[in-house]
Amino acid sequence: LRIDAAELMVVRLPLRFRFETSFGVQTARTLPLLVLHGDGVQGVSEGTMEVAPMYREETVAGALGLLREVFLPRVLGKTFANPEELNDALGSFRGNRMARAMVEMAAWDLWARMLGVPLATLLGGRKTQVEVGVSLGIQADEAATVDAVRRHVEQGYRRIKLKIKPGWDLQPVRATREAFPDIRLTVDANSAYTLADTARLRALDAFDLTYIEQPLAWDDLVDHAALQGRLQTPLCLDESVASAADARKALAIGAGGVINLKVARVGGHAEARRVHDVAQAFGAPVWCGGMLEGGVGRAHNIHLSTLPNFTLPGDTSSASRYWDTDIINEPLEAADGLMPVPEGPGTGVSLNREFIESVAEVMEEHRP
Ligand code: OSB
Ligand code: MG
Repeated sequence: LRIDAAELMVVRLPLRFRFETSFGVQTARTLPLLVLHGDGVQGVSEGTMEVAPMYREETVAGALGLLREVFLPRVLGKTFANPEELNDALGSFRGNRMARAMVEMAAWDLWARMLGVPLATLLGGRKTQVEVGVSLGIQADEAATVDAVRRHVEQGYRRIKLKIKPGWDLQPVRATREAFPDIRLTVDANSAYTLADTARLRALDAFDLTYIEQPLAWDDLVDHAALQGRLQTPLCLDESVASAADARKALAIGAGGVINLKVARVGGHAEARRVHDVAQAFGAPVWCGGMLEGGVGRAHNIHLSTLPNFTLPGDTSSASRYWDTDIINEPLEAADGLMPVPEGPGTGVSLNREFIESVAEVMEEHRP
């Protein structure tokens, strides 16, 4: 695994829908892309951090600075035995796992392409398609919520997740459950509540939700454990699990029963696999979360989702929901709630360079 050169690009894509969560409204996505070149092949990754630190602490600007000044100089011109050895070379720095993951994930894609095998195979996954649901943003009212749910249920999605916030929680859930008594339904609060809202959150127990995602603070485990003790519905942790150690502690203290596993949030594929394994040891299901990814991040998510303990549908829905034109050439489309794993070496997808050049805000080459 020799790293000869790197390309760093940033594209800004308008979203096809207005995505409102408890932390704000998104109408576009700024996506940093990293291409690592070595041995005549290239590996590609996509950053999932946002422009502003709303979801977690990382930002696009911070990631670009770290990549340019700290991470890329440590791998350019070097040879590594495998992606895990390359990850070790990035140093034992604090946090910034999404930025690190850009290098680590590009290295996995590069390595899989060098070996000529699909990324899923290299990670140990066996599925050829993965079950997916959708994450629906906060809508204007109950009727709009039920409409949005209906459209996605009709498309075959295997789970509907509704974004909620204080003041908009029981209403959309009740309306949706009345219209669809049998669907697999979940909610995601993105850290909008505190323990003072326990009664409100307990009221959600009446709606047969598969889980309640990240109700409390982004960096909390202890209050989640207190809340879980007072709820029937399993809590699902997203923001507050950044490593396999976090997953172990969370499950050990009963902070939840399910993990939303986002590969970049935990620092890359190797750590994601360790989170997957810890959860499996505790008998806790995981599912693959999303960060409104472009095609590169989406493809990485699909490959990771082929591991056996991804037993609940993920958020990796069809690319055409998000973008008029994607950054890759291949369509990533689910049918009947099943997303096919792209075939071929690595992630199995290729950059649409013509399109990327037309919308790029940053295009840089880095050499040793
Ligand atoms: O909390 O899962 C989340 C998007 C951006 C940031 C955080 C989250 C999300 C989603 C969207 O829920 C999932 C997707 O469709 O990619
Ligand atoms: Mg979430």
